[in-house]
Amino acid sequence: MKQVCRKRRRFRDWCAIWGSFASRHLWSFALCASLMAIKFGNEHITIKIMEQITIQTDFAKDVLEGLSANPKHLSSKYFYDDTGSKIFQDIMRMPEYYLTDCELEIFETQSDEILNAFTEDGSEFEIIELGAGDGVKTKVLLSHFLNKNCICEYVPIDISEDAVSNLVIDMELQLPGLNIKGKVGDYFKLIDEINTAEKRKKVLLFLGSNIGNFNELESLDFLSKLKDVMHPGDLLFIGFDLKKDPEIILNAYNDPHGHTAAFNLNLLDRINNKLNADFVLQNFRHREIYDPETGTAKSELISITKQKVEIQDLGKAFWFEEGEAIFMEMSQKYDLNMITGLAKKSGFQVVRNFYDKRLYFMNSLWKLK
Ligand code: AVI
Repeated sequence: MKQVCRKRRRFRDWCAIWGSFASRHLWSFALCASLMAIKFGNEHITIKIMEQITIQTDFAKDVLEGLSANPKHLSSKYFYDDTGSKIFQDIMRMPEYYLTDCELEIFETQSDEILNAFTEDGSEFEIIELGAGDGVKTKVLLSHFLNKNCICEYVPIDISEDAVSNLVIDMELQLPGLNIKGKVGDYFKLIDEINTAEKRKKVLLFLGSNIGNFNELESLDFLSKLKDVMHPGDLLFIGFDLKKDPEIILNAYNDPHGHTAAFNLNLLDRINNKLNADFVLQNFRHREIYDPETGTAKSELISITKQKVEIQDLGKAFWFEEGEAIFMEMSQKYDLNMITGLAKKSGFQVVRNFYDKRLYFMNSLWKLK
């Protein structure tokens, strides 16, 4: 009986989303796409518009699922719109956010060893960076590689078109000898395309402890998908934030500048703008918790009052109790055993680990098992 009710509720939710969303946007998008495709005979335009529709409906679906769940949650993958990406740059510049400095220190002080580990015999290779962002840290590595006359091509991939074009412009200005080819879109699809076009060895970079924003299942899924697009001899270079004094970790996220709070609240603002909602941002506060046992840091937004939020495009209202939390993001911290275990479980083998001098952070180089 309970299951039938749940199914009915789900069905009703779906009707609400699709009914409201389709009537508002889908048909005009689809019509526009078809007209343009007919006018220009260009399939690409239709595909691009359809991609936008998919992104928007995925967003609506995830928000509905997350806010209907108990406890409520939203996905941090939606933090990175234009404003969110700018706030993240502010976060990376804060002294409390040690992760950036640690990884930068590794690249500045151990670039010779890293280059030797990437290409033992000095042969050509391709560096593919997943989620390249502003590429500030990678620039340090690439500049060193160029000075060492290494022959490599740099392929930054990001879902943000702006991020990639800015990065390419900046890199071309600052590293004029660099062979760079930016790509926008889905990591796995793009790596597959590169595999077909190029037979060179690939070194995939996944820096900045981005892996820490996945839970264990998501990490394993992501790594096994990467494994599937890698060939024997290819390498994977991943950034891991390490377990350490809990106070240092909490300071990095409970920052006194309020950037992390703004980063989280920006997602509520995005829901307001994209889905016609009425979140009052001042009615929520940011809280960070860290469990030293598991190494999991969690970001939450706490409702400071009992309140109702309406999301028009979902055709639904959500109630929040005073003190109720929305789980926003996890930032996993690791120890060596966890990293070796993750490599093993996902079909990789650790080649070499690079630490900063305080042992706060590690870049781990993996090959296929
Ligand atoms: C992108 N990622 C590794 C950051 C982290 O530390 O989890 C995102 C972040 N969230 C709050 N501050 C930074």
